[in-house]
Amino acid sequence: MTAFTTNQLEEALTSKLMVNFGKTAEEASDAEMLRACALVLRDAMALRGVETRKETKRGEKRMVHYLSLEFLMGRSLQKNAYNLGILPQLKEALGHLGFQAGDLFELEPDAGLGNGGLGRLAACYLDSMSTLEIPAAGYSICYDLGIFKQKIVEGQQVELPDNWKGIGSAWLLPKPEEAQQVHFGGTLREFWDNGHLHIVQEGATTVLAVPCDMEIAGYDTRHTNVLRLWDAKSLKPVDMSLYSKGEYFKATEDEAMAEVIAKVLYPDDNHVEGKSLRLKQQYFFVSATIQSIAEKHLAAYGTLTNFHEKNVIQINDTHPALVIPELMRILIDDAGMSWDQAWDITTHSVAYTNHTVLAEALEKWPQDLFQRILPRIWQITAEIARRWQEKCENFFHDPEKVRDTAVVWDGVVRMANLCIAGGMSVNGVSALHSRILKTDVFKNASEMEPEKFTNVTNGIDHRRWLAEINPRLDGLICDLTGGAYLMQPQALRKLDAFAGDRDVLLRLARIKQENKKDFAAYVKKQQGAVLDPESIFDVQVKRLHEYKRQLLNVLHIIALYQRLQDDPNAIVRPHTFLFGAKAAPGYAVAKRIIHLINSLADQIDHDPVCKGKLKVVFLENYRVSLAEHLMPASEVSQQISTAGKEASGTGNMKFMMNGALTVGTLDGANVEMHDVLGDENMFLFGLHTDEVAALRREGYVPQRLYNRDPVIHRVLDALKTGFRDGVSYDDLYGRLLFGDRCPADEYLLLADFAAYCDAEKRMAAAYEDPVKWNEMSLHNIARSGVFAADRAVAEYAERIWHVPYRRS
Ligand code: 26Q
Repeated sequence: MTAFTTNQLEEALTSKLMVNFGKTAEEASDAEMLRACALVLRDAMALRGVETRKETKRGEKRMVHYLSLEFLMGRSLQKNAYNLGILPQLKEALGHLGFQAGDLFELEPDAGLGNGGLGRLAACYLDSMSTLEIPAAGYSICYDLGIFKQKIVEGQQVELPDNWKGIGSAWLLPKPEEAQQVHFGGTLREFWDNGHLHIVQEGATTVLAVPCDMEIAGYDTRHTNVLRLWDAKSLKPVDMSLYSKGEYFKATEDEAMAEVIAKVLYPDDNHVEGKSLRLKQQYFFVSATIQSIAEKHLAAYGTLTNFHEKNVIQINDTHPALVIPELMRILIDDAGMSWDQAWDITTHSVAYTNHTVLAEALEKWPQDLFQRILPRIWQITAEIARRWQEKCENFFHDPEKVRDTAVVWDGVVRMANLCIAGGMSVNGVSALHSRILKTDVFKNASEMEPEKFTNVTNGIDHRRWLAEINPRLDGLICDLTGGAYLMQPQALRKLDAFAGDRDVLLRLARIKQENKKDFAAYVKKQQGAVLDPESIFDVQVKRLHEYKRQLLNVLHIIALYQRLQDDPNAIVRPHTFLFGAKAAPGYAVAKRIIHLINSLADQIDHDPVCKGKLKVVFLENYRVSLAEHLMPASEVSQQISTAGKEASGTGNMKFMMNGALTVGTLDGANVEMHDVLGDENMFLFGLHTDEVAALRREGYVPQRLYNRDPVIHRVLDALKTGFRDGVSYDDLYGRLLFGDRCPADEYLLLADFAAYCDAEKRMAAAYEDPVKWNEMSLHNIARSGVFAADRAVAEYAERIWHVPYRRS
């Protein structure tokens, strides 16, 4: 079953080094050895990938195609070795060859081909699809530059390019033979031939899409799927006649135009940038993907009429929504089908997952831009819109509802409505979120087609986010309950039985303590900050967004700080607040909040009263690999979004699984965490969704709270005054009290402030009773199994994809 023994690995690595670098193990650098490891594992996985595809073809199995503009993969070496069951052998072989496995793993750059939750979710699902032996493939863009590297300079975020491909590309296998052509712009010419209307796109710019495949090995199986990343190349070679005439720029113009498409990931999270290059990226990868799927389907079955029986296309939010008109185009223009037949196939192939209810994140494209870049796709989209609108008119007889559900309205293409019209399934990502979609965001559409709407609560790859990154905890779980949980995450429940076992609770406490020490050492090495492992590690890590309310966390810390000024004995237990967050480069308020966190951290560092009591650390460049060090060491998980705004959250699940206790609102998947944990195992606070709505209806006036509550008053005044670095945060002060082209305190920080302080107080009190605390922690781990990606993917397989999967 295992891919390699230690000896075989040593041999394979030695010969890879020789063939690739002409070096022996003694001569090779760490980077060269890392590359050799990647190549050896890639070869082994590629072989399994071939077998898997053969088997899928032989069995004529239905295949899942997971389309996403983002796959936040992180590092692969340790993960792949783990899934192949050769992690101990690899470590040993490297040791024999004179290398430290841990150092090599740390050297690997993160494949940061995503922004945050949505991208990481896609990566976790790839793991589960392989492990559950579902024939599947992921599709995205092979960005040159992933999510930017964040540096903090004088307290502020600076973005640096993320050149991940140097070493990271060792995992990629280019398949130039399987390249596809994608056409942009030009004009349409229609003509009749043989009783058929033909449409050709003349004068279009053609970009070549070259697939680079990354193998995704499952755990405890030979099943291996692939993540196909499309690279953009110019079709025309550089025009040498122009080149020799010295017209260098003209010669390379087409090449540059083509290659800019795969240059960089858009760094916006939960916010739409309506740029034409983004639309080109979307069509580029969607068109290449559908062409490649259709081509393979035709080769296997000789017809596209059964396309929907053998393929299902899951789209990760609306970003790949163009699959709908693109599949229609292929079925009509290339396969010669009627509209109705093509529509029937399309609407039985595509399923849509929504990840956000924020208005600014719902994708809309100006019709004229859409039409100019994608003339044929526009025609088809307009016809989809026309027919859908007719259906809505006949159903509602209500102009207001017709406007709300329209795909094209007022010169704007609305991608979510396109997905609802053209998809067979629409799902939210937590119970609460899916309910909000049905009763609010997509209320009308769901009245018309209620059977399409469903929920699949998110899940995380528990093998990566527990077993692999927290070996001490994995060891304890295996000691107590065996290793069954790796394939059956619900087996974690058995841990509940040990809640009364002092010995087990003590071991759990020691594990957390060791992990905290390791993390402190890591942070010291990475950015020089000194963490006290005896203090509470209270953590908020996620993208920076106002709705996630990092600022609420900061306001509470300022209040604590001010209390310490009045009474230096106000804090008994040292408390470390850790933040990690990237702000979208164009999101000025988010950047100000990062600056504020750093100003406050600096103030506290320089105040002797805080010594040994209070500390704030901003973790630079928060990313998957940093999260892997952090989660095992975390004790408090901050999940404090305004109720109704966070679709699910997945960081919350990672913390829970590693034994941190949650301070949180009843939002997203926190609601379902509360369902399994009860009030007694988490620290809930704040307004519920319905109370948020009611408060907004009756007219929320934050100034009243400012005038009435002396703590709030003093904290906000401190924002205006600023700290020892002399920076004033009167803009944030103004945003909370007066608003600025938006309602004052849009996310209700002040409304929840008192309740939040109280929750933090309850949490700190609970920390003083270590037995109680560790009992709670154990219950959190025990009940986190429901948040495994395996469970989520099994639900998709059963209820949406209708494909079988491995049960164990
Ligand atoms: C769209 C158009 C143009 C440019 C950027 C975008 C864009 C990119 C990324 C819009 C949204 C996103 C990302 C959204 C996201 O990450 N949502 C999160 O998804 C998680 C997985 O379901 C949830 O757990 C989070 O609650 C949700 O915020």
